[in-house]
Amino acid sequence: MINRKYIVAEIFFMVTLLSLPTAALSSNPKDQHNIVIPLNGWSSQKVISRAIGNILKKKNYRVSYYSISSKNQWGALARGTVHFQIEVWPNSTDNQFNKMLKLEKVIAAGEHSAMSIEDWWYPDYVEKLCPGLPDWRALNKCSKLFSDNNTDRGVYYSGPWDYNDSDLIRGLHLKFNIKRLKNSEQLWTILHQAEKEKRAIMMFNWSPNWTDARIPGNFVKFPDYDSQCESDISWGYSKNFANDCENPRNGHLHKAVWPKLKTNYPCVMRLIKRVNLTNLMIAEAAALVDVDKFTEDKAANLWLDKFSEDVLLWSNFTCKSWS
Ligand code: TMO
Repeated sequence: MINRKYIVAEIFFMVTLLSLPTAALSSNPKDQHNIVIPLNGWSSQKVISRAIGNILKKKNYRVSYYSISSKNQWGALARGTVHFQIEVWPNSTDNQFNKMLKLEKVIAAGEHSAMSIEDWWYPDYVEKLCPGLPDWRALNKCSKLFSDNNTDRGVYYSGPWDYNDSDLIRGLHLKFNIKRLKNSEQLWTILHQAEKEKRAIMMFNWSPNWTDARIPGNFVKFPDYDSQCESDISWGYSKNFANDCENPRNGHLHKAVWPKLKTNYPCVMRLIKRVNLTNLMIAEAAALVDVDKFTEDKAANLWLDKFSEDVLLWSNFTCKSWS
């Protein structure tokens, strides 16, 4: 015969088990999930992502970070492995971004005031070594100056981002090879070395970035951008290659979110929509790490202090699940 006390204990135990998740749920629903924020391979994105993460932590969300390249992040955003991308750059990701938007695999959450340029770049002193710059036609006249092995083929340093530079090089018959570095830190190392010796250097760079305020320089002026340049190989200087023009200039930076963010985390969605980054905010975020050498986390807090008025405007609103 089964002991009655045993049954009572058993039922009590089961009820406790069953009620556990409910208890956790009602004490703080946000504890059920992390907000996961992707970290890409350059400093401003990492610092600002951590700053937004800190705002959310103050609102009692659990926040974690996930290192993933801007190229690989789209599937993760579609699945909700990561929840939003605060710094979508028009050129590096625009094609994927637009495709994902059309398929409704990610949702746009508005654009920033900040406007971007991403292209071939050099510090100012290079113009003295290679007169004719920033016009791209000067490049071949001085390609030897940019060589790292005394040939007449110059080196163009870039990072892990694809801007169709091999098409550009072939289309415009540039005597340059691409050297791809692993991340932005390696680009800055090469830049500092060249700058110290006032040696010619040609590299990928972008604006807004820390260089805006710290190392005067210029972007090479390639043939004007035209959307046809990307799609029509016969358009432009080369009849055989697409992408024989500059990257689009002065595009706005965007925000992208996981399609379910709006229903699952409506207050987070509202916050992301309200965040509006300026060129200065992005340049400063980069400078705090790349120039001032703060850790990303420390930089995120300094950045929040520096732009506290804007941060307050973005985050100070009433929302049902803010606690
Ligand atoms: C996307 N990036 C800032 C590296 O040009």
